[in-house]
Amino acid sequence: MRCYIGLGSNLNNPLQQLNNAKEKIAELPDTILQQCSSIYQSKALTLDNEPQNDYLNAVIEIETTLTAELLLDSLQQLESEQGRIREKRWGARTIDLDILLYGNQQIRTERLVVPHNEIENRNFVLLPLFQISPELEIPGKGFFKKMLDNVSHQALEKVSEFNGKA
Ligand code: A4P
Ligand code: MG
Repeated sequence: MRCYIGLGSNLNNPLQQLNNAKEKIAELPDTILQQCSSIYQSKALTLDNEPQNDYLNAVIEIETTLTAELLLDSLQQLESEQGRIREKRWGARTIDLDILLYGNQQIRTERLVVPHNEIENRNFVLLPLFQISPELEIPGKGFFKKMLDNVSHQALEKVSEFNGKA
């Protein structure tokens, strides 16, 4: 299954957090890392007015035979290995690993909503996704191009590439 994972960090050396998570995802069983976007910086989207550091975000593409649930388990395990502490929803974090797309499946269970609920509202997700897979279709969400236009006012700056090869 072709899958896209969104990576985000705004604590404890975000660049290193993203690189480390990418390496760990590449080592997951039954999984091959296919592509990596560039790394982008943006202001934190928050649910309150508490200041937060800027985020670094990126998207990677993998090919995996793990089920969506098993992939989520593995990603949550990596999040805790990288010291993720859940304090509040949309709070600052060392690493956040979201399943953006799982093939062209639409999944809605207690633990998992795919495509990710916020995908169409976030330039820091759509732009890196577009960078690596411009032809992609997002099931149930309409046209990629239109979605991008709707969020293109959200400031996003390319700051780096991942270390090593995709
Ligand atoms: N969950 C459901 N669907 C998924 C999915 N597709 N992928 C469940 C991963 N997890 C999924 O997530 C809460 C629960 O969502 C999980 O237990 C899982 O079963 P969480 O990571 O514990 O909490 P969270 O991340 O704070 O909540 P949420 O709603 O997932 O937030 P988001 O959407 O991850 O947004 N600003 C910038 N600039 N960049 C960012 O990356 N990220 C967030 C968090 C807020 N502001 C940001 C950024
Ligand atoms: Mg999350």
